[in-house]
Amino acid sequence: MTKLTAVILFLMLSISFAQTPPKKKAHLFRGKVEQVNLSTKSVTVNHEKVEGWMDAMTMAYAVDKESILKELKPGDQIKATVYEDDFTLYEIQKDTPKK
Ligand SMILES: [Cu+2]
Repeated sequence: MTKLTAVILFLMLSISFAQTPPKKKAHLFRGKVEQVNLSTKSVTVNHEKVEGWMDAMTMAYAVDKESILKELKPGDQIKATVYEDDFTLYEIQKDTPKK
């Protein structure tokens, strides 16, 4: 191995190690509130498929702000932002039901 080859190899290795893992992907989340769980500060939502992450299902999610729990009730249509592998709903907003 020439010195130059070694240097190039070293540079290539450093570049591949320097790459930071990709940031968690944000997804649009839509669904219908099934239950508001004040004791666990979570909300059970029958949600639509989250493209690229999760199929449609009913499950409980944590919320970014506890105060939103008082504004939600079963039957509410909501949209929010979710980040991959983080079961928390961010910036929940009331949504209009799909026609
Ligand atoms: Cu889910």
